[in-house]
Amino acid sequence: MSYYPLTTLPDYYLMDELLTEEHKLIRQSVRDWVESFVMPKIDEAAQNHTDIPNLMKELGKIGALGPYIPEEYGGSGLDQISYGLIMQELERGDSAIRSAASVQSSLVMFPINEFGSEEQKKKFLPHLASGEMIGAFGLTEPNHGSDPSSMETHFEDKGDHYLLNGAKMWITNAPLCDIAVVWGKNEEGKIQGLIVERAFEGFTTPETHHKWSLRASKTGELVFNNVKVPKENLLPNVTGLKGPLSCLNSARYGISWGVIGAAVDCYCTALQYAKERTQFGKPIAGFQLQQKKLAEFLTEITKAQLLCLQLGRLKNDHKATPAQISMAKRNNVKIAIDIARESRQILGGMGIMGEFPMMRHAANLESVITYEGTHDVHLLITGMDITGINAFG
Ligand code: TGC
Ligand code: FAD
Repeated sequence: MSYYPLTTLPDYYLMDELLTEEHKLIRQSVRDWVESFVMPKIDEAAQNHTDIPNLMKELGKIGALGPYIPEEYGGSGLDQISYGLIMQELERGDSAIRSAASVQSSLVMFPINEFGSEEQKKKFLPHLASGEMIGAFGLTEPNHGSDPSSMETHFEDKGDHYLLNGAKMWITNAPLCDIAVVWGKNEEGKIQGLIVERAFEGFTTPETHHKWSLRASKTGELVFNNVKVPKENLLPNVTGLKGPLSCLNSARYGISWGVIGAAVDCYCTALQYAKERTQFGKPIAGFQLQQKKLAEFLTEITKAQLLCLQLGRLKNDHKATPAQISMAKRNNVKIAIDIARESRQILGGMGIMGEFPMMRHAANLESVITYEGTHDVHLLITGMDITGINAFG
């Protein structure tokens, strides 16, 4: 059996009728790019734990970096549903590809666009949009993951510059980055964002090796040892945890769409395999146990699609709440990881092989269910929204 081509998308509830022609064109162009640029290389990259060469510049060429950033800064000025559809198609290829695009778009370009000075926007955004410059986002630290407000990274005002010390851990694209948006505490203990550039002395980015997940993506640390950051690199327009958390709202929204792509890739592959593979004299798709799995996959994919589309509409109207985004991130990642694991079983022994995508997606989704707020943290956000009682501390 050949690898399932990305030609179709299950659309059981005719959701395409709710999309514009522009949405469908954008989705198709990203799908075509994933088919031609990502699919021939992704298994080897993941098996060898290497990134795909020129990935960011290619993502820039197809407009996947900062799609909703205004055109005057190099973005495409698209709506939130377009952003979601792009993420969905990228993650159909691999979560590492969507991760690269979502960090650059939501965690680096978004804060510079929302909280940056005009000079910062002009200096960084066009290069980030084209992929000539790679960005990273530093919030998590070795001792502070789910609880970023306790971060230790800090900076002092030294008159003509800030002096930055501390370390960030688990940072996507750290070893490759040209700049990093780093969240640290000022002398009053308030969280602010700094743009740290690769050339700054005392800034290093050691790679994290031996991952079993997101193997086609580089992860590393951001280490700041008396780094002198020019004052013009402070993001001037936000103070407090709401700065980084606003970026996470955008990235978590993109993940909610993205993981549908991974689930769809697994579902489509399993469906095709089940129709072609014969045991006991008939296709395994003819057995009730396998039909139950396939029917449940499609049900969950359809529910996830509907959740995302309405969330996208709310986001377009600036009505989406952080708790609504948490619900979608939590639900959709969980259904995707369940579909990846269960669909692998439909392929029997073949399901463990690299020519099929399930093991790769399942392993990737182990990171996705943890980053951008763990599955448990998002449940507690929903719980707090419902009850008004904070169960974190
Ligand atoms: P809390 O006291 O609730 O809030 C502090 C301030 O922040 C405001 N706020 C938000 N603002 C915007 N968006 C949100 N989602 C917000 N949530 C809270 C809040 O209103 C308050 O504002 P103010 O003005 O009153 O000061 O904060 P807390 O310390 O109790 O923490 C809340 C909690 C646990 C929900 C939050 O810290 C959290 O989400 N933790 C999870 C951490 C996380 O998601 N880290 C992600 C790191 S980045 C990453 O994983 C990238 S992976 C990239 C990839 O490869 O794709
Ligand atoms: P912890 O916070 O130590 O949590 C451990 C466990 O305890 C989890 O199950 C959690 O749900 C649970 N827990 C914690 N608090 C509570 C509570 N109050 N109640 C109940 N249970 C609780 N971060 C960045 O800043 N930038 C990046 O680019 C980035 N990329 C990443 C890439 C990868 C591949 C990975 C794996 C992570 C990345 N992260 C990044 C970090 C990610 O956001 C954190 O791993 C995540 O927020 C969880 O933090 P932690 O790993 O320290 O786990």
